[in-house]
Amino acid sequence: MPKDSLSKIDSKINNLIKQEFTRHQEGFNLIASDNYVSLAVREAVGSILSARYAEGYPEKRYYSGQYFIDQIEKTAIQRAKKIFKANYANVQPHSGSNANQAAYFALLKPGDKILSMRIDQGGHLSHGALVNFSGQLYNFVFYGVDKKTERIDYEEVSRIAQKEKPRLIIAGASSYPRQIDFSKFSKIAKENKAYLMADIAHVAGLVAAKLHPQPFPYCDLVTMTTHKTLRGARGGLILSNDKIIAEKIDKAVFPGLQGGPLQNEIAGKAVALKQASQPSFIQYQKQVIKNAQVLAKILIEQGFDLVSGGTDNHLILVNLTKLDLTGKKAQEALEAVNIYVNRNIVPNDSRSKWQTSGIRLGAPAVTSKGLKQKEIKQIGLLIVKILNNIDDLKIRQQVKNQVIKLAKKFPVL
Ligand code: DSN
Repeated sequence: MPKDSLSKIDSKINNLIKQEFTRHQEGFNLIASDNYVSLAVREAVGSILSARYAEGYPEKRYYSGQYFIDQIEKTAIQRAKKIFKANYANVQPHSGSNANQAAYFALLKPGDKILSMRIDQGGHLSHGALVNFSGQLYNFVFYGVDKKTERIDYEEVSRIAQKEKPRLIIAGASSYPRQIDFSKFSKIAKENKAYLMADIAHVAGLVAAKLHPQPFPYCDLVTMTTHKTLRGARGGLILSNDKIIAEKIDKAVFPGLQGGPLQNEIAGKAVALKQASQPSFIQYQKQVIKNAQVLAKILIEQGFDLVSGGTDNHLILVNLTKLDLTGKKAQEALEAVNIYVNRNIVPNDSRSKWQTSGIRLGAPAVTSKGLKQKEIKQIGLLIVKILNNIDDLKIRQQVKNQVIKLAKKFPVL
């Protein structure tokens, strides 16, 4: 063991990491935005690359010694462009929120109007929440989902766009279980002379595998995170097919908003993008959708209400209103049996964002562990048992034992 290994230097952090690892081995992570990356991605992220500052872009850096760093960043860019069919890519944003910040900074002035999905109908914090920079710097107006179908009503989006005349329209969500039709959004944006941005953070992997409608050629720019369904290192990415927009984005990311890029994360993005171009990745994404749909089917068969009646992507939103159960209580009861989900507002929720009337479940991480329909069905039935017996501690103990036994068959590497 090297003298400066983690276990020698910092037993506290080392032990906490070990305990976190065991938690993953003994439970199931159904948080829709989480995922397990490959060992290859982890090696890249934990590599020597974190030693360097590399402000600027390939061949336009401020510090010397960037020959290999440049090649890594250029490889990540090339791979991103190829997979998502874009002419330009910026792989430097540290996160999805930073990518969105850069997009707004590049295209708009503070106070400009943006039309996006309301956060309590499926949208994201950085799409105009008042507690976020976005809601404080820009003038957001919102569309939601149709009351009955709980899907985006494109005619309603069009009506709002005509009335509000936003400069930017955002197509994208963080808790919407259905596909998004970028061609319809594009028509609305064109009619109203607005830029169209897709935030595909959640569905990037499905888009890469061509199992979700493609944002290009419909969008002016696309932002995403690389660590959700895409299974890459943590971070953001921005794409465009428009040279002028791309130049503005590059300036907005650096020097506009960020300093030195995280080159180790960029290498991890590059590795994941290589993996995303392989047939096994398409199989993985197909399994993610299958698993989400099996889970949805079990829950529906057991009498649960799902927002929009099901899913055609990687996530499910369960509406617990008729059980008179809060999302918070459901999340806590499931956590007690090592099944991890997040409480989530459902459309037209009467409860606060702390309590909520829903939970969000996602298939990406458990599919990375190797679970297929059979095991997902088992987990679905265990979830039902817990939710239907929310205060029964004896049932909790039984279910927890079953979860641990099953989870040990599907270890994380
Ligand atoms: N935190 C992510 C999610 O759960 O959807 C979004 O940033």
